[in-house]
Amino acid sequence: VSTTILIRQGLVVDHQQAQQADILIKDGKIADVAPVISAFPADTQVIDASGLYVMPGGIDVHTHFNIDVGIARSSDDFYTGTRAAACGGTTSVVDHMGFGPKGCNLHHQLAVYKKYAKENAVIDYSFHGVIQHINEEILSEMASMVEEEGISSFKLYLTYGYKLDDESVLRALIQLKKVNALTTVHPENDAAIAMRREMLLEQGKTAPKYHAESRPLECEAEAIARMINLAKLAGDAPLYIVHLSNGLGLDYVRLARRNNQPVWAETCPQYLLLDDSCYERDDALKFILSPPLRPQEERDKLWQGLIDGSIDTVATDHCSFTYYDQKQRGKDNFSACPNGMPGVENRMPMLFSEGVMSKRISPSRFVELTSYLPAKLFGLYPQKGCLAKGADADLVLFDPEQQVTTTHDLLHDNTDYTPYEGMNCHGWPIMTLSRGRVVACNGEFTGRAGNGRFIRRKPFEHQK
Ligand code: DUC
Ligand code: ZN
Ligand code: ZN
Ligand code: ZN
Repeated sequence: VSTTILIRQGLVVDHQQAQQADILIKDGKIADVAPVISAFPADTQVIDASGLYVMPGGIDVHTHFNIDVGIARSSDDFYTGTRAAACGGTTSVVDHMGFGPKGCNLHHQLAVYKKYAKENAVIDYSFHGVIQHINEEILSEMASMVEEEGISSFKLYLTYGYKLDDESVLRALIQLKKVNALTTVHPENDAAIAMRREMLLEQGKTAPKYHAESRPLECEAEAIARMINLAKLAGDAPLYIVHLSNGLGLDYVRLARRNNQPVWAETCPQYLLLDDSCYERDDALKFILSPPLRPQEERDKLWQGLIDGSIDTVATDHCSFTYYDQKQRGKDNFSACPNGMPGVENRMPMLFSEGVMSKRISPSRFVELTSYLPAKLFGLYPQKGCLAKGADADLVLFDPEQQVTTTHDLLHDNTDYTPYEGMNCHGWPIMTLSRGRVVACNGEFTGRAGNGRFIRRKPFEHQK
């Protein structure tokens, strides 16, 4: 089998520029990028990429594969989840570990997740640490997680079963800054949500559509503002807001950045492309996730954030439950529905179509949002997130002329629906390479379980 591949005359896009070029791949790495490469071994596999965009493979820094949320286990594991990712042009994921048994420490949960992924992942992967409580043991583990395990970001939740109080949040922020890790947060005001949920249920408002009313955008925006201030009080600890869904929260992020505070924000395709009108549908259960889908005007505000640079990354929060089975738990009581939706295979094509082809963002900005900044912020750069000599040959080839209507049967996950059913994509990923191997080609999965490797990430480095 040839281990040399030449990708010829594509439009090669990185976070700064787009230019026609050849890319030579040897032994899983990028060996050369040049306007024309004419010296290569005779058994080289040559791929004609004229008319195609050739970009760094997507990095999805927000997935929940094989997660146990108490009432259900998500329907995608590390095999079906990464298979779908690969077919959608994504070549690395940083998964959010779920909570472990009560009292469990950071190393325990990392070992559990490494086991989940090892024989299953088809593309490279890492995990965010999960802080489910704070004590001396957890605080002292943080340094070795970063230095020895290569886990340089940690997630904390302000709602759900293991929400942290303000003191725990402060202690986590201070220690994580000290050990060169990035704190990421699910910001929602738990008390406000609990009050509203009880009130709705008491009034008999139990239908799926009331999910959104139980956690309006102020619940999220309040928690974002609080986290920004706590991070300031922790000595300017670096902070990353996950799944930003609304304009008020975005304004708090903008204000912090204007004051030079190290704060970054992620949004997700569902908040850019869908809105709360989905809760009026008969199949509203499909759209129960947290934060919920917002009123339509919020979508435009988020697009503005992508355009003006105040949002840094687009990730999916892929957390799939089957509609015909698992989601039905919520049919008579929205609060009993497992939260989350699939999307790992749709992120790259939907953002390419609605962002690049619709001319809202440039091809380079697309790369920045889906690969370069995720790699920079989460310690994967320059092994990932670029097409420079020596980088892993993780690439996606997009055909800008292909028009595809999204349907679930085109996808490669283990769910039974897509929230994007019927939506048109202008432009489509036709080939994905993971460390120089073709893992997806023209809608066919061609990779193998177990080929994905655990990536040891670098410590967090502050960048402006
Ligand atoms: N929200 C979801 O909808 N699912 C997974 C976790 C989360 O925060
Ligand atoms: Zn979350
Ligand atoms: Zn999540
Ligand atoms: Zn066209």
